[in-house]
Amino acid sequence: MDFTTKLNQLITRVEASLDQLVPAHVGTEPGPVRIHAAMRYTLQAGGKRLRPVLALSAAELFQPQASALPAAVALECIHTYSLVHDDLPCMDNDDLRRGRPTAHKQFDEATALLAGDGLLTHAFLILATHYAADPRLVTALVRELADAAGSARLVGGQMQDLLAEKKSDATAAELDFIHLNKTAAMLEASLVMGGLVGGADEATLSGLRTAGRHLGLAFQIIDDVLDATADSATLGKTAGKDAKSGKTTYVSLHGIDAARRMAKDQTEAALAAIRALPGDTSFLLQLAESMLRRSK
Ligand code: GRG
Repeated sequence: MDFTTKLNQLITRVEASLDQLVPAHVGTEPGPVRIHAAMRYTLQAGGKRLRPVLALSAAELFQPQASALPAAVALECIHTYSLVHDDLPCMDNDDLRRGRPTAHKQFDEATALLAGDGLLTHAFLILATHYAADPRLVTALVRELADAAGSARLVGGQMQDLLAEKKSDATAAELDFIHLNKTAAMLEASLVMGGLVGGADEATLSGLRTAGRHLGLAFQIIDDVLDATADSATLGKTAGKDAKSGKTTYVSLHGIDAARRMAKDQTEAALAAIRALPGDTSFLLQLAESMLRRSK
């Protein structure tokens, strides 16, 4: 099966599981109809489903029949919650997400806040429910996801990002901290949770984590390079900050040539970490390449 066919198959399975595992209220059934509509609204708006597909393909390296779908859905719930909250007026104040009005525009701010809370909490309910037959696996999955999404990583990365926007001199170490935690943490967790469901050993889990970390950094640096290239004709940069967003980026801090080199190094490190994994890594390699060799 070619890469695109397999990718589309996995995305279809993820979408079906999202629909099954996230609550909905239909018809005249009494209950919290609005919150579930708001939770599903951004969740079902599309998106690349990168984190769920990473989890499924990591699990398949070890056990072709491993059921990583609930873990994949839990990851997408957390990712979507972070997008819904990131779009709120108190954070990025965005009007559009995944091609639709953001959740707070479509509903209202309080509903969007609660929809994010609902998605965050539901992720852990899914793990505790669907892997209940294996309590050690539940513990490992919950620990992994809570760590990636918590105050030391995703939430901490977001906090430092908000603080960095307010000052003019974010350092290279601060920028790395932000992206290792805001972007890479959930990619690491996706691969590691797939590995946990597949029964990977400690050394392999560590290899999956390394791959996720490089993938996350490469993803972010490439984003900055593409943004700067798109903007360069009209905008340029000012004193370490991106002229359009006012944010410190890899390009504004290191310059375009060094940023391109860093993106290439991180990409190669991610691919090398994937090649070193056991099993048939061809799909995962192509997935990483498709993430990193994008032009917009
Ligand atoms: C509010 C706790 C909290 C965190 C917000 C996700 C996030 C952190 C901010 C969004 C802004 C951003 C560019 C973050 C970097 C992570 C990232 C690349 C998010 C977008 O992920 P994609 O491209 O989105 O996989 P889709 O919609 O395809 O799932």
